[in-house]
Amino acid sequence: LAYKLYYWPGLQGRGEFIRLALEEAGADYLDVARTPGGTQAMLKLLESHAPIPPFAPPILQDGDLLISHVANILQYLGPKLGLAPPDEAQRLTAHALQLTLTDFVAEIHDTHHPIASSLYYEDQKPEAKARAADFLQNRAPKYLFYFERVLQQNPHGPAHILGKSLTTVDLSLFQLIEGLHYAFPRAFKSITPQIPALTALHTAIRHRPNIAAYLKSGRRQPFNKSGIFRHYPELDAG
Ligand SMILES: N[C@@H](CCC(=O)N[C@@H](CS)C(=O)NCC(=O)O)C(=O)O
Repeated sequence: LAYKLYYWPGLQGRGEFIRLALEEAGADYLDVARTPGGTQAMLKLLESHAPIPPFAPPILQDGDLLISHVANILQYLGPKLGLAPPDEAQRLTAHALQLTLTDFVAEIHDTHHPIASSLYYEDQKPEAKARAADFLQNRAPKYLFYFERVLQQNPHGPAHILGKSLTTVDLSLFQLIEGLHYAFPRAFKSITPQIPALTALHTAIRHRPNIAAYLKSGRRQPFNKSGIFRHYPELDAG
């Protein structure tokens, strides 16, 4: 039976972290909100009474199971897709890394929505400029240098963030680098020489056969000004 992914149509958003894992594994899945009537089905799910409805997409349905939150979904999918470390201790570490990524993604979102998610970017531009400046100066380097250090410290080599083989965390790091490069091209250019292991990981994942095929396909939606990673030149480093 196919997995069902529920996520807002028209943007990569947080759904993309799930799509990349499913695509790498060649899993059978339906991107429900991109099918006719799919968005309605997703809204119905969010408004349902039982089982406990998720607060927000992305949501994964596997038979009777309904799972929300990117990190939670990937913790569930990882072992099923062959994208999780073999033992419990490492799986907990993978989940911790994914939750750190979740925090990073929230801060990336807040660069264009520092005051209110319910307002447009255009209604909070001065605050966004101040927030993005601090993000690029302090927060992005702090997160990126952390992931770089963890990669470099992997006793099995820096090809993967933990253990000997590919995990969902590696795939999420690919999306992170891809998105930051799109959103903040100037700032990212100056930080790239300082994150060689992350840069190599990004390139290696881009060339994995299933990922390369996915990126070329119509299933990969382009970055745009509705997603988490948005390119507003005025927010990029000067
Ligand atoms: N922690 C959640 C965040 C989920 C989330 O913020 N979803 C967004 C779309 S990317 C949403 O629809 N939020 C609705 C809201 O916050 O009101 C995750 O990692 O999946």
